[in-house]
Order: sequence, then structure tokens, then C-alpha cells
Amino acid sequence: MTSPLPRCAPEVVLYDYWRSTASYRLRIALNLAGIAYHVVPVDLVAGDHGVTPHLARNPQGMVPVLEIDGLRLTQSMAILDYLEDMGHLALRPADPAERARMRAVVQAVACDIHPVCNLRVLSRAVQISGQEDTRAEWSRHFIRSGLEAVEQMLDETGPFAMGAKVSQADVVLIPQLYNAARWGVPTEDLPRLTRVAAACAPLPAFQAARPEAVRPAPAN
Ligand SMILES: N[C@@H](CCC(=O)N[C@@H](CS)C(=O)NCC(=O)O)C(=O)O
Repeated sequence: MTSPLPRCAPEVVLYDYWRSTASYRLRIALNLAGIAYHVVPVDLVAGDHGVTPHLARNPQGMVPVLEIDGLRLTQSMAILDYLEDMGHLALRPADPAERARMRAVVQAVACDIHPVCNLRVLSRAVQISGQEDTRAEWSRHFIRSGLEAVEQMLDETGPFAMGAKVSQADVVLIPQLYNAARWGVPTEDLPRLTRVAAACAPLPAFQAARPEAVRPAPAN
């Protein structure tokens, strides 16, 4: 009698771009969950997100997209909640008031800072103004003012964004801080954000998700 084939879990596939902060959120989350995944790069600079086959994966033409459990999911925060609802993660405080406080931080980043500094928004701003400088000035303005407000929303003692435990707030803040540094936005004078960055930096799940750690090797 032949032995049955081993039952393999279907592969988890992350369509991402190494510098994409929304993709960075999912890399951290999947690492925290201990879920192995295969990365398919979608080159935003080359415009691969706006054409087939990526548009067929996500009609919004954005990364990340995650294939998991036979599903194809878009929107990083919806995916974080899916991983949580499936029992892979516990990054949302149980207490409703604490959870609302955390969601306020998450949404300040994911709904208010990040979208206005997205590639398509910056490209349009440059197109309308006719000034390439607009890209950096616009980004710096919205990232700095947004982070100044977020600073005041964070837990006073930490060390993580909402207190003693890593939460979804840390998962969105670390990529946003990376993006701030990329645009030359100073954040060292924001002590709570600086503390969050220091607390998350040594954690292996955050380390392995860094853009520098996942950047594809240049093609020869
Ligand atoms: N709300 C979406 C945002 C996704 C998003 O903005 N992704 C960016 C990269 S960080 C993107 O694909 N940008 C392409 C563009 O702006 O055309 C999510 O959280 O997944």
C-alpha cells in the first residue's frame, strides 16, 4: 500500500514592494505570527502595480496583497484583523477603551498620514505644481505634522506604543518612522516615538521585516 501524500498547507504569498510601508506592516505581522511566506515583488517604481497581472490581484493597483487560506486579501489593516481573527496574532487590547485608543493611533497613521503621501498622490501633486520639489516638501509637511499629533496619543510609559505589549500601533508606526527617515523628517525630538522605535528595533520580527533586510538584489 502506498503511503498518502503529506498534506501541505497552501503557500502563503505576499505581493509586496520592499519600500512600501503598507507591505512592511504585513511583513512584521507575518513574522510575529510565525507564518512562513513567499514574497512576489511588485516594482512600484517600474509601474508594475498599475498593470495586469497585479490589477487582477488588486483592482486598486496597490500593494500589499496576501494569499492565505485559499483567499486573496487586500488592504493591510483588514489583513492584520484577519490574522488576528484567525488566532494567529493578539495585537489588539481586550479592553474596549484601550482598543479604541490603539485604533485611533493606527488610523492616524494608516488613514491620515500614509494615504496623502502615497506614490500616486505625490506624483499628482508634482504634476499639478510642475515642481519636482513638491514631492519632498509635501511628504515632510504631512508626515511631520501627523507624527507630532501621534506622539501625544501614545502611552506615556511604554515601552511600546500602547504600553507594555506590542500592538497593531507598533506595527504601523515602525514603517511610518522608516518613511519619515526616508524623507529626512526629524523625529528624534519626539520622545515617545523614539522610545517605540528603540523598543521594537531589537525584536526579530521587526528586524527581519526591515526594507534593507528584504530589498531584492539588483538584476544583472
Ligand atoms: N490602504 C492600503 C494602502 C496601500 C498602499 O497605499 N500601498 C502603496 C505602497 S505603500 C501603493 O501600492 N502605492 C501605489 C500607488 O500609490 O500608486 C493598505 O493599507 O493596504
